[in-house]
Amino acid sequence: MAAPMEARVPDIGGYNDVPVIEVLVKPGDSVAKDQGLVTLESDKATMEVPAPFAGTVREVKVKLGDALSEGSLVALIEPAAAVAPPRAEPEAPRKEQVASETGAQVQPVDVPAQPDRLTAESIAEVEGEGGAPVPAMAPVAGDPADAASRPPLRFEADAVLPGKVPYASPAVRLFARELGVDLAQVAGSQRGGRIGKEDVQKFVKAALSGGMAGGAPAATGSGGGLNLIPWPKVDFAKFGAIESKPLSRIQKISGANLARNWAMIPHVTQHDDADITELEALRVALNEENAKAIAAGKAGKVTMLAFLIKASVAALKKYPTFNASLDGDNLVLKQYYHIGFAADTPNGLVVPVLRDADRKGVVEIAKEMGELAALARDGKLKPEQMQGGCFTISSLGGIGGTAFTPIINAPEVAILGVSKSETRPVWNGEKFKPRLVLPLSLSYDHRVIDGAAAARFTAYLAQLLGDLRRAML
Ligand code: CAO
Repeated sequence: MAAPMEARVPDIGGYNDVPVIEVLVKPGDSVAKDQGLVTLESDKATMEVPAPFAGTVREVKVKLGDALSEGSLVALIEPAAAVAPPRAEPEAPRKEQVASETGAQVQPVDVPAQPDRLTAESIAEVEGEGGAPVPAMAPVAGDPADAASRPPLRFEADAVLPGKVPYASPAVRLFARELGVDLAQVAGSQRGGRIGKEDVQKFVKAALSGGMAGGAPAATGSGGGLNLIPWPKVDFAKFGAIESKPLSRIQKISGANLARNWAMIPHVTQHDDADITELEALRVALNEENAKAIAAGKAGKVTMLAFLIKASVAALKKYPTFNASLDGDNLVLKQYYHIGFAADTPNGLVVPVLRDADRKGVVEIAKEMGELAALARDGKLKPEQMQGGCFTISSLGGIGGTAFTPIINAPEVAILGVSKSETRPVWNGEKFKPRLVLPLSLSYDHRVIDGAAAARFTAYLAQLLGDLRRAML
């Protein structure tokens, strides 16, 4: 039985303390030369530490979350009988201080020179050509086997087929992780059972077309994906009389959108109150002044929602991160202000979009909103009248409630929920005064907006509604 040899982290391009995100082998596993032992992931790249030679893993020296740097010991591998480890290049040996695993003793060992920097890209490139970077390796401390005394060796990467460990390049592993695919369930079609990108794509396609149990990949058990149990199937008629009604087209579309947005966006809702006593007095006065024109259909009624749109535009201008969308690793900041508002219609929820709200006055906004809401109720909104929104307002104030958690309308990053205003006693520092208070509930995408920013945005909005003259500042 050959003595176990150390497999260490090779040159990883100057990265230090890179966390282990996957341990790919366990004691007793047979590994092929170049087969990944662990995966490291820095903020820039994912890289695998490959086995320097074929053999049997005797000990894994790292665990998930460990931070590794060049030279860190990863595993002890007993070389396969037919395939012994490579000897160090005699012309370019590097003497390194390598700590013995058994204690604090430090001793010099021979470490072969590295042929390449190990990055996700370089591994993928080199692996594609049939070669692989050689990781640092050394005999186990105290092992009499000396690299210099070993005979020259032949390398046969394909001689040892992968065991239970999914055999795939780091790029494919990363691709699978992004899609939430458990590589252990994917059949590799490449040489030696290696899994390629196409195999992962095929697996996902099969899952989406219901080619697997439950129409989705089986639970991974690894915490990835949603990993949901199936929807309960109940024979309701067993318990009493029922009537089954198909969902409307709008309900099906908006339901699918809401489910995706709720599942994919980390929502937080910030609640605040706005004192709209003066604003409501102004609104009522305006509508009284225009009562005749409104009655004759020549003017629109000014609504609280129109003021809310105006105030929201001012807050979006002050806090541009709220007028943005995520696009991969980029945040797209918009320089236009199209505001959506949720409208309750007999067929379900729709969100008409009022364009260029920053260039319109409150009266004009109210009139246009009325028209859009009427079109929505009649099911006559055109697709372009529901597109391009930057921020949405969902007002349930005309109905009731004190607060709720609106669902963000992706790819927007925030939505304002408005509940019913009520007159409350508010302490002004000297005495309680009756004030009309409007509850605000702002849900925001926590990937883009942090809690402090959301609190500032909502407080500013409340301040604006308390005194809309501030919007002109
Ligand atoms: N507090 C107290 N009263 C309010 C109020 C508030 N926050 N907001 C509106 N009201 C009052 C209005 O003043 C109006 O009273 P008057 O008739 O006496 O003037 C009454 O409630 C009805 O208002 P409205 O709802 O018709 O008008 P609006 O401009 O507030 O809203 C629209 C228009 C289209 C948003 C609304 O009709 C609607 O569809 N709301 C539901 C939105 C929704 O479903 N959101 C949930 C989405 S998630 O499922």
